[in-house]
Amino acid sequence: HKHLIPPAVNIVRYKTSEVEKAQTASKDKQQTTIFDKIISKEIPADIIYEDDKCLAFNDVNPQAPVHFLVIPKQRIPMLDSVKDSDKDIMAELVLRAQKLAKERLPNGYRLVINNGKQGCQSVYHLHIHILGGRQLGWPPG
Ligand code: TR5
Repeated sequence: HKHLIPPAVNIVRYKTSEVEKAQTASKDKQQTTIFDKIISKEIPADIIYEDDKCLAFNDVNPQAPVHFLVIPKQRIPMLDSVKDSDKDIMAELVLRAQKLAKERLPNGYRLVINNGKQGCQSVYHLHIHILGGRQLGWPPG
């Protein structure tokens, strides 16, 4: 009877669990994260771009037809941790996101960085979300 559950129920349940994940996740608990294992190829991911400084891969729980993440290979836990000395890598990440998004999403897209609990961050390895492929709403939830 699985197919009889209306899709909206699943969406609501998913959103709740993402918020729950963010509530229990913390910078201190996550010395290394799942993203370190994706970088080291211990765990497979759908990688769409890689160089010596950054990695981009499709989000395993896409919130839009196109939803991928761009992350630095060096471990920066969150936007709050970014220092003046990280200027180059931050510029790299944003420009990489732009290049990958422009190719895939000529009609527009959105970059998101969730920071901390109320920002709904669940993985404490800095990442830029790139979302698009449908009309996005505003404000976000
Ligand atoms: O909530 P924040 O901003 O911290 O975003 C974390 C994102 O990582 C979410 O959108 C998750 O869906 C995504 N995520 C989590 C895992 C994962 C992933 N994307 C790709 N591959 C993943 N693997 C293999 N494992 C995860 N736990």
